[in-house]
Amino acid sequence: MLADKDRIFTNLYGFQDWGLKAAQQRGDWDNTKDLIARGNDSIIDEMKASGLRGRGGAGFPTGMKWSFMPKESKDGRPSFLVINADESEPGSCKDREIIRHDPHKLIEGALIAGFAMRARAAYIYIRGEYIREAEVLQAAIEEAYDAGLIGKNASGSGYDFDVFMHRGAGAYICGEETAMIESLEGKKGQPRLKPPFPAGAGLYGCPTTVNNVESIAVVPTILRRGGAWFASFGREGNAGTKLFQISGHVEKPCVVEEAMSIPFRELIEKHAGGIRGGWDNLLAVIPGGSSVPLVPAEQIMDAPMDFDGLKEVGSGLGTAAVIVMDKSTDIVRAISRISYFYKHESCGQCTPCREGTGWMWRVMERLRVGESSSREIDMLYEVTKQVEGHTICALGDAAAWPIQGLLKHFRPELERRIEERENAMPEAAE
Ligand code: L3W
Ligand code: SF4
Repeated sequence: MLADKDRIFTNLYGFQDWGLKAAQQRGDWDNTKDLIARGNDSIIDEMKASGLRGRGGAGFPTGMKWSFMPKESKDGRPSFLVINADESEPGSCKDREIIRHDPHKLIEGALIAGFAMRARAAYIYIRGEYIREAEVLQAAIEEAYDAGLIGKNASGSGYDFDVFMHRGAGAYICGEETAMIESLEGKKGQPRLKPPFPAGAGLYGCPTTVNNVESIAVVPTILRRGGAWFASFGREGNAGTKLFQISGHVEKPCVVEEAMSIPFRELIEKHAGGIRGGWDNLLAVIPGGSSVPLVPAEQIMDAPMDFDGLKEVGSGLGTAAVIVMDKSTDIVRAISRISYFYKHESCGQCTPCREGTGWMWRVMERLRVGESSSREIDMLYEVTKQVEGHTICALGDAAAWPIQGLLKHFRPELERRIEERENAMPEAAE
């Protein structure tokens, strides 16, 4: 179990004040000027050495992403950092806790990351429903300006850096980085085709890096304690500490910082008080937010909770939103509800996603009550394959994968429902 001295988020539960004075007592904004004085490339090298991979779901190496940003401005164009606080993935609630209780870690991280990638300003795009969090964040930004920590000659470093907060309006798709950029520009939040990646042409056509809140908030601590310290947790390719969000049928749902690669059973036993009704009552787990496939109980028990460990069991770490389902769960209904979510949130730009998400949800609803046939199960699988990989953004994949997981692991349950309905209503089978 991660020792208290190794926790980055020391005020995760809000036992102390979020304000500047208390944050400084916890070590935030301590000689930030000296961290910046190390220089852009040295900071990026330290981030590469830490092994930090993006905490928003895709796991792209953070230091490498920053190194894609141009070293010289072309035609006087500024560069920007965009921080993704549009936390909307079902099951995810970690960025909310950071903003509520430790906003200064995020703002200090924004300054250091922004400096490293030579950005002129950071835009923090916060989910519209996070009303209280937006209030806290705005107040913390103002505190930082008033104390001279950001703005002109930020923290006395000689570097000018602004931080702006922007509130979203309730669309999940605005969490996709290019839709977020469109939305920031005042347009309808619809994903752009990539390439070009934002590092080449992002906000207002300028070089931009989009990073998740957690990825940025851990930066000051990594620099103070060293990349090697961060890399000492987890395992190769899966380094660091991570916020896990445990919900569903556990005794004590929680958000907790743990070392990456902790086995699933240990994570749940130590922090969530075990499975409701005991381990024999576990049915399945969605380990990384609704966009990744479910894993049946017997396959997840010993799985290391990291990118590679969960890939090996056919799923993914995603945002590390661990949704636990016990045997009282109607698993078909649960996945059907997730399908509805993606149908509702599709931006409608590409046909396989716009049409496919609705089609998949309607079939899922019929399968839920057994009003279907075995042939239709195969057809549903074929449709998921037509959607997966054939859309502009990852929402299409995210809609297909949970259904593929259900078909792979719970097909007998779907067939049982069809058979049961046929037996009860023989005329329906004809
Ligand atoms: C320059 C290249 N940049 C890649 C950058 C790219 C992006 C990052 C990762 O989706 C996933 C999604 C959700 N030159 C580059 C390059 N990049 N190649 O690297 O890119 P990508 O496309 O792999 O991922 P993404 O589009 O950022 C994120 C999944 O996360 N997810 C849910 C997330 C939900 C939230 C939330 O609620 N806040 O984050 C969970 O699994 O499905 O697959 O920056 O530009 N050659
Ligand atoms: Fe929009 Fe779906 Fe296409 Fe993404 S995959 S761009 S959400 S229609």
